[in-house]
Amino acid sequence: MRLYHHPQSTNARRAVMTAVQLGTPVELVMIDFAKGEHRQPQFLKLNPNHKVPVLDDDGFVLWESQAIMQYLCDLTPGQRLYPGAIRARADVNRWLFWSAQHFGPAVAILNWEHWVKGRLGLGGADPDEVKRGEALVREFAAILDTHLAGREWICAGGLSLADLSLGACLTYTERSHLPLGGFGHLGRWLAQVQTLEAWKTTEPA
Ligand SMILES: N[C@@H](CCC(=O)N[C@@H](CS)C(=O)NCC(=O)O)C(=O)O
Repeated sequence: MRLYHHPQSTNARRAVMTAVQLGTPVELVMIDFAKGEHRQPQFLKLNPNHKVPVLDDDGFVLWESQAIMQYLCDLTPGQRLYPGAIRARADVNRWLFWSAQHFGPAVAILNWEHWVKGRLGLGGADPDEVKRGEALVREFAAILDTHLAGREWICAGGLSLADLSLGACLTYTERSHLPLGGFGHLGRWLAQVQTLEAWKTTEPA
């Protein structure tokens, strides 16, 4: 099974973290953005969206990080990251959609403004965008923080895909100046995510 990724991609990271946590052997194939490999015809055949991650399981090609996480779990008998019971699974799904739809995009504004843009030679941070990103991150972080009060992990039943997905969004807390001060429950939870082998072995250089 091949997993196309980039070591600095937080979207790819959540898929790689899932494989590590499950103990699923995957061959990691790096797509070099600097060389434009994501826009080459052979990669576009795998993912016309020119994005990582992409999973290729013996010719079955899957893109979208949350879908890859779910697929890897579904292939793994006895796994506990993605429960089978309907309500427990729905709860994990809720946070995965929230991660993809709300939390991730809010954090991505600050990743882009504070360092990705500069690295691509596209200039410095736009103060209005930074303000917008900070307001959104604060709004969503407050929701996660309140939810985590008195909870060890995001979903009942222990560590789940929800923790890996949302944890991966928070890869660049310092570099992206994420305004997370004052969210104590979130901070405690993130510190716990950071102790996972799956986190440590996927940390970008
Ligand atoms: N919704 C997608 C987002 C994937 C995504 O945006 N990947 C970025 C890296 S973090 C990418 O490959 N960007 C290259 C591009 O858009 O050209 C997912 O969750 O897999």
